[in-house]
Amino acid sequence: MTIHAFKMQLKPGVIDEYRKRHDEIWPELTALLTDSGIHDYSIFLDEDTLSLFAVLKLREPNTREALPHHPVMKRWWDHMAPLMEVEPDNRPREWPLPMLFHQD
Ligand code: RM4
Repeated sequence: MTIHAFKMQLKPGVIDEYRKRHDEIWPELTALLTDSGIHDYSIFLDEDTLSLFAVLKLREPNTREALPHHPVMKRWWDHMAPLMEVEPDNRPREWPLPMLFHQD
């Protein structure tokens, strides 16, 4: 198992909508994430900067690298693109965060 943390960036004025869409996350997306080896996935918000701080656990081995090519993932990213800073293909911009401390 590895822990992976990264930042994403929310656009202004969309906190409620971002939360609502995750409250109603598609079952096919949660299944895909689980099948890809992802679990214990949380996203936190820094309300001052609208930075999203994501942290997830990855089973080893996993198929996370294949996720950007999956139709369900692409459809979700298209759906979320109006709310987030994204790359030209609509995947969210991600900034990896190195771990400096961990205690089980
Ligand atoms: C986020 C973003 C991430 C996705 C989560 C479930 O808003 O789209 O890429 O992993 O939702």
